[in-house]
Amino acid sequence: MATPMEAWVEEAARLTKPDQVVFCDGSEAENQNILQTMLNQGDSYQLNQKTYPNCYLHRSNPSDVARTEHLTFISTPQKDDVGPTNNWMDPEGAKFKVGKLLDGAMRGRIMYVVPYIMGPAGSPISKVGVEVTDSPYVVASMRIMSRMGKVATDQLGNSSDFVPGLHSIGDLDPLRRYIVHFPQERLIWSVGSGYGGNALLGKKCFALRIASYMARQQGWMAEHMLILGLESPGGRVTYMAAAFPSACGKTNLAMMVSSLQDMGYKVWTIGDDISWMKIGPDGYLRAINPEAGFFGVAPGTSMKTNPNVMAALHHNTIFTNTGMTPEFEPWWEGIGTEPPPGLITWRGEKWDPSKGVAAQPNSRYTVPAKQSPSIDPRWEAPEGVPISAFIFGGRRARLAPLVYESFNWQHGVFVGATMASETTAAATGDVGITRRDPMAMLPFCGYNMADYFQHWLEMGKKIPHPPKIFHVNWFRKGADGKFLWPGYGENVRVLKWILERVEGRGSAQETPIGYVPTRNGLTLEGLKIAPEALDELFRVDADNWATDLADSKEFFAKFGDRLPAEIRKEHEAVGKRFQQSVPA
Ligand code: OXD
Ligand code: MN
Repeated sequence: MATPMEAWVEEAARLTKPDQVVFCDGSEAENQNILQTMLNQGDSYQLNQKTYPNCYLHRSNPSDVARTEHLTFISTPQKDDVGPTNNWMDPEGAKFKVGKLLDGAMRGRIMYVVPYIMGPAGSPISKVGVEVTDSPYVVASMRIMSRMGKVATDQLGNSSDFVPGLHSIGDLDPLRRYIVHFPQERLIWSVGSGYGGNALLGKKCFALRIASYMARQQGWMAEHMLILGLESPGGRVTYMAAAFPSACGKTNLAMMVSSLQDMGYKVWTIGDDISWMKIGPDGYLRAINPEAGFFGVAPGTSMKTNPNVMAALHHNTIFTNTGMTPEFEPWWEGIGTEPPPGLITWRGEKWDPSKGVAAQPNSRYTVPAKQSPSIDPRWEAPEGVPISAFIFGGRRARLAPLVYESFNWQHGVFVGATMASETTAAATGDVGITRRDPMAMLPFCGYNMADYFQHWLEMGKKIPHPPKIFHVNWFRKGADGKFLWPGYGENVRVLKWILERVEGRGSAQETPIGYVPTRNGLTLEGLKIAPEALDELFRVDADNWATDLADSKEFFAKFGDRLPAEIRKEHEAVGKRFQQSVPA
């Protein structure tokens, strides 16, 4: 008798009509075959095997280089269940419309069946997915990003407890591109894109959108968070999970080389993008990284910004849409070397500086996480690591101080719910457009965000030892438009203060928005920073906060009565605290 997985694969094959169905076992021999198929398709290159052994460059269709939020849908019977921040389709309509695009989409192609585990094999927090796809690039990437093949089939056995994902690149026409999630069925359909976030269905589609829905039902958390461990003198490691909107340096923070290494502070990496967390028997929130690789943005990555990932990506890495040197090495803007003569662009053309960049701005590396020198020895611990602090952040040129601590869990949830990032005009330092992005989950929450806030509030009541909640802002600017904080490895000074607060030490002063470090609260030894810059970094400006409160009020109004009363209360409370703190 067919297993539930085989039965579903048969159903998918009946719809998409491939010439051949190949079940992947995850072996090295199979991988070499897949890579060869990728090369034969003409859109991929083997890189310099001396300097980049087992590395490849893939070029995607120029119309298909990023996640497409406007083509991403959550499909539930009631529109209100997805809320005002998600695109909605009714399940029957979605099945009909997208089903027509999938009908026969794999004719003349191979359907690869990719069983995979999100999370370490055998972990009680891990979950199995099965993706069928007609893209060998997706198979090769899933092999890096998840535990794929026999290990997953073995874990699944005859069980029907897996998340099926049907993916076809279709004809790559953006007009026929849909990424649809059916959270009630735990099903994903994606057609018309070969790009990572749209096509590697284990990542954003399963590990965030479907998993966030499951997590609410089952009392756990699936978050868009990096996980890092901060080692302190004596060797103890304290774990923190942090959420930032895309393009705020999550990967760099997770893999940071600490500037306080000589003092005994070192950062270890568990994950750079997603965190699944369950309450452990010890009463702590236990986190795993469901992924096995890093799918990071290449431009701007260098020995200065992320030496750990630079060390990792010289072998077994797939690059997507970067430039390529005549020596068949990858190259991108901000890599730290001059563009070499003969550079080839991500489109495969000779580079001409007058025609723009060589690497697509969203070009990526896909690299096994275990290759990072910073990988934590416990990164695959089946029970997960205990989380002591949550850190929220965003780009705020004028508003948020370098770091502050919320008063309690409920206030911390409010801090996460009001998260936002600004686009700034770099030259002038003018404040740009503010995009509200609660908990960095706006594009990734698989249900109504008002219910998501409620879920956060309820989790706080259930966790015996809840993490303390902080907010950071590496991006505050001075009047001259320049960043006030050096960032990168110096961010460990902020993590050190967070650790001290978790341990009940660390000096802070109360402000209307939370606890901010006192002047001597932050370790500044060895750092050249002007006292005025520090004042500005920690300034809490009542007018700026009044403007931001008005903006978040407007955002929350979208949710109507569904918004938890606690959020409204916390919003009012900040305003009141400002009124009380202003001298008469
Ligand atoms: C990502 C994103 O690619 O958040 O991780 O956009
Ligand atoms: Mn992300």
